[in-house]
Amino acid sequence: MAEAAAAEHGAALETCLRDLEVDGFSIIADLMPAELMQRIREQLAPYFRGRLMGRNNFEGHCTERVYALLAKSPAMAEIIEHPLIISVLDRRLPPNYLLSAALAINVHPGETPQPWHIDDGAGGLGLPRPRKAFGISTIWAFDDFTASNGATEVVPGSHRWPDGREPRAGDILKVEMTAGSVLVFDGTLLHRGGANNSQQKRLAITPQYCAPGLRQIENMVLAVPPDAARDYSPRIQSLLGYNVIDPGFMGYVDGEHPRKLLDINYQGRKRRNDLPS
Ligand SMILES: O=C(O)CCC(=O)C(=O)O
Repeated sequence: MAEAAAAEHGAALETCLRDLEVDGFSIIADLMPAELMQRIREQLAPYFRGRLMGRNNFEGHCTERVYALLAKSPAMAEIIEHPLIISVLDRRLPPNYLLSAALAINVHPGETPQPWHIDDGAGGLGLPRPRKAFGISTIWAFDDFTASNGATEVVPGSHRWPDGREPRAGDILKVEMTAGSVLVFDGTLLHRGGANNSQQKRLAITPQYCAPGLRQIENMVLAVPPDAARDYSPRIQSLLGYNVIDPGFMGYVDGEHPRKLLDINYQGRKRRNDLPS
């Protein structure tokens, strides 16, 4: 049984990696169990009140966004560190990659399309596209994504486009997928939230990951401070930024490993009393 699951996982991984290479995105159908989807919905329900709509055209004036999800919904960890997603990240990003953003996007009826964008702004480093992606994004469908309810739109192949190239109508694909499915895409792929011309809301959750040398879009260690981060797995803690890039020790706090803020007994490899006297 376990072997069958591993083989299925391996096949899905290879398909996803090939899709990312060729098209810049991949759709993995029905990856999230209904029970997990329900738990996350319940934990986030108090934050969706239909009152705090987006503040600009990017957030969407008819869209509710909820940020800092790991401070609000412990079950979120199960999609953020889903084994298949982690296998993709391990193959596409350098070690010690980070969680750059994790937000819920509830697109209400009447929403218009979002501006086209890529997710790995590469920290304003001034690196022209086409270039390597410094991030991988995921969009998990919590409702069926349909052609009319605001399904994410992608531009297949645009992960290889230069800056400034605008998609034409024929370049655009609406990502129709069932609730529980996930869209995985390169940080350089053009995409946007679609218009919601239906009478129903469309809920998505988007964990986005970046190379460890980039600044995270969401300031994760302030969004999920030590008291909230302490109960998560070491991998989630590392994704949040309670981690250093070693060698180099990038990410230290007052000269110490940030994991000490979660566990006062944490010694790390470089204990001060290891120094020769
Ligand atoms: O809501 C969507 O489908 C996409 C949203 C998005 O790409 C974003 O806000 O960065």
